[in-house]
Amino acid sequence: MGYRVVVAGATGNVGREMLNILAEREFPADEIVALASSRSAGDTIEYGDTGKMLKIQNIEHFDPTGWDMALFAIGSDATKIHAPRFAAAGCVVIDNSSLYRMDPDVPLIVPEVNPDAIDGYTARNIIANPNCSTAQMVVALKPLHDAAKILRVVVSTYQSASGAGKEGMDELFEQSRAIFVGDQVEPRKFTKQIAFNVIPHIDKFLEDGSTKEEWKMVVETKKILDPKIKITATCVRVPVFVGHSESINIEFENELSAEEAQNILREAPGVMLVDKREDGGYVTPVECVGDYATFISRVRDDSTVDNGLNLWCVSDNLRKGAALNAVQIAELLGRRHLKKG
Ligand code: 11C
Repeated sequence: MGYRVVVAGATGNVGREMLNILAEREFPADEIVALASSRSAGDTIEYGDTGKMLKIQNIEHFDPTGWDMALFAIGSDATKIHAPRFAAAGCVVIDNSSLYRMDPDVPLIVPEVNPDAIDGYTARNIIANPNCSTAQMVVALKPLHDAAKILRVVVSTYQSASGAGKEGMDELFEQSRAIFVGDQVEPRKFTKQIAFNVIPHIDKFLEDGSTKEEWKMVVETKKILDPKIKITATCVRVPVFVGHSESINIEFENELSAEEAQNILREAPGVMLVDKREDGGYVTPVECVGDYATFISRVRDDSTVDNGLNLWCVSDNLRKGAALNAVQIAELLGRRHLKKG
């Protein structure tokens, strides 16, 4: 006997990947239902590459009673309405929005990093999935923290347009084409031209001059990995369709050479080390699309501080940064708490 699984927001960038990854990993589901808003209700969507078509149902009218778990990718506003309803009906919500991430009664999980924290899910029947830029960074940091204790992290991100949804990807495509044919470029989703440009602004501005995306990287890393780590972030949107990149500078309490860090990362769960120190011997975002791994390259000593390292970290933001991590949480939940068969 398998699970009865809901994917809410099935027509969005992340929801589609949730269906793809559930199918790819042969998630033990007896039944899958795809939900979306009334706009898409009645349409069909394929369950991965299986040929099986799912008829999309309207989330407003869906009764979650008797369903085991729901993977939500519907944004914070809709989550606020539907997550409590699903959770109260006994359907565990694995939520990709930022709504519950910092709720002390909701575990924020990256299975390679803090799997034990999932045990707290019963307080609200909700489990939170982190922001994409946090997820890939903590996968890289965890094994290094275990080895030499991280004191401080300085991260700069290079985030793809897909982080802003399908509208963001469409805007990058349309602006690139418009510039080639000499048309006017009017920013819509982004605040400035994204094609052939970079924008040092993701999510809304906070009072201290940082952005909410930067704040999320700080507070989520502390919650998932270690509240004692000091972290500062600068988040930048770049004209890449899929795949977030990060330049990460790390200060450790104890000595850790670049070579030792490479050896640790080579064995670390969820990590693929590609670090040849030669032309092309590193990973770029276009190469990570469709992959599960968090790729690490350019590991090197930072001689300006005691026990410092630099590294480059790339991952598919729609996969490890969102849908894959959600499916891994579902698998963990099944293994530890909702055993079937
Ligand atoms: C971006 N990281 O690249 C964002 C998207 O809190 O889940 C995901 C936002 C979130 O724009």
